[in-house]
Amino acid sequence: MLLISKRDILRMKKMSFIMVAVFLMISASLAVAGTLDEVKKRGQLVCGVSTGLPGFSATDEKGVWKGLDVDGCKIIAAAVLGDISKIKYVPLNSKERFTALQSGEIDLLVRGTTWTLHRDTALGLNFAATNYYDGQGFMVKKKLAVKSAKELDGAAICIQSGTTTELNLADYFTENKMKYEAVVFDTHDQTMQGFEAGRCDVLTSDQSQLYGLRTHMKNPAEAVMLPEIISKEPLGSVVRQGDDEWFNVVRWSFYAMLNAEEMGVTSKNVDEMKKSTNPNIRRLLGLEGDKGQSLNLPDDWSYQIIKQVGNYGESFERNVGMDSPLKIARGLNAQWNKGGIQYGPPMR
Ligand SMILES: N[C@@H](CCC(=O)N[C@@H](CS)C(=O)NCC(=O)O)C(=O)O
Repeated sequence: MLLISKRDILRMKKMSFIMVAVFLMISASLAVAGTLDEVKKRGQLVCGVSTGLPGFSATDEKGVWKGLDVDGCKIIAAAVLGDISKIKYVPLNSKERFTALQSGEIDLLVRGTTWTLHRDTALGLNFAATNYYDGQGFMVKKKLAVKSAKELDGAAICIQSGTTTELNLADYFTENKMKYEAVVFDTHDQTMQGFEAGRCDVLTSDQSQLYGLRTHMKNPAEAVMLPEIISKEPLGSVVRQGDDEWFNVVRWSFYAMLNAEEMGVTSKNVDEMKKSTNPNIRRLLGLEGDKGQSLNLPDDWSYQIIKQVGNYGESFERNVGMDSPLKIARGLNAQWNKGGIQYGPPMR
């Protein structure tokens, strides 16, 4: 018969106590080593972007990444590392993007990604900021003389897989009792080539992306946008769930850009603005109030964002607005007090 003495029981209790303590210590250290600490330690931000969408994230002739989404990466590098050059850009297509974030391959995803219930919950992701309010549109060849999406019954439609675009399209055609043939591609390059080569009559995607893609056509004047917008596409910066500290950094870096625009602080005048007596501007620039402390960032985090990247309006106009080939109007992306819905909560 197996006899267990009191001493054995005590020893076993002691062992299990040590095991629980070790487990708790490991979990605690994992929790502490969040993305913010990792990025600081690495001295580099790893940011997921598109494979090349003009105005949003694309490389120029020198191979330098540029665009509104690229600025979404840069503001984080400016806030955390004080240097927008400390970024590794990882180009991702629609299907790859979520796995890259979930697996920890990237710290942040800023790639025309729509905030939806499913992605925000079941995929284990959190949408920290909406840098562009968009909607799904249609681009058709001018020579087809189509004036409305309602005339598209029976059309062949080029579309990219792994996007919200697919379900919106199905919904819209069902609702309007029309049929279509989906011509599906994995990358935007293939989608665009399919459209140009006549594999389809129509290309559908987020409207901003259609504007960007059109600039890449051999003859952009051959394509026109239809007036219908068939969905809501709030596009933004995405992080993994369970890392509130990092979520806050990503969210408030964007709000700093928005508040800077609202207060008239730009990359050009930010040094002058440091002399301002306006308490809101002083708080925005980290000269008074909470500074960087509650975000675990240097006190000049928002100054660096504005100095190195600019405010939201500057970034918008430079990349997709009137100072860019896309010439997109501010529309929904104007400030809340200028007819839009971009609204930066108070920084205090
Ligand atoms: N906003 C939609 C669509 C995003 C999307 O991937 N659109 C295509 C447009 S063709 C794109 O950006 N492709 C760029 C790429 O694959 O790199 C979503 O989040 O699902």
